[in-house]
Amino acid sequence: MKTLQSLAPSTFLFLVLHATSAKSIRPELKLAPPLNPLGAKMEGGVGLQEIESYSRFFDFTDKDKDGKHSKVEYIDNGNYLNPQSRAGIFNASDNDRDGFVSRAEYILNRIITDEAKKIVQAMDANKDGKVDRTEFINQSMPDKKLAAQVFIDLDTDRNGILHIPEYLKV
Ligand SMILES: [Ca+2]
Ligand SMILES: [Ca+2]
Ligand SMILES: [Ca+2]
Repeated sequence: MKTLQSLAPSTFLFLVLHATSAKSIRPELKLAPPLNPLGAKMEGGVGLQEIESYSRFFDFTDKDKDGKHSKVEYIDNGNYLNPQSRAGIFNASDNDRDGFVSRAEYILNRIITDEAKKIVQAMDANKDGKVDRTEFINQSMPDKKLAAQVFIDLDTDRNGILHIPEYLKV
């Protein structure tokens, strides 16, 4: 009985510490833009004009006018960058993995990609097209310790530089 009594306060303290640390981490994680595409869409203030121009680009590539891009239409007959980049963009856009990119999928990917580009450019302090560890920790979030942890998670090949898909570097 005596042990239970002395144990209880420390268990309580542990729970309180756990809860407070979880609370302080959560809002900052929300700030990490790539994890929240919908939030990025809202913040970026994508205008109707931009959506209309994405939609026109979509129509231009949709040669058979069936409302979706096939791999032939987008990758084989496209002219943006190179076939390898186009394949990467196509696969990243095809959210439901049906082998086609619908208008909605296309527009959503354009919005996310443009947002990501802005984020990368904002973090790339020395403008060399790469985000290294120091840049990420200084620019990404107020909690430097958390930023360092997130960087380690994102830097999957451990070369100290974040991998940014080719098509975001333009
Ligand atoms: Ca089509
Ligand atoms: Ca699709
Ligand atoms: Ca840089």
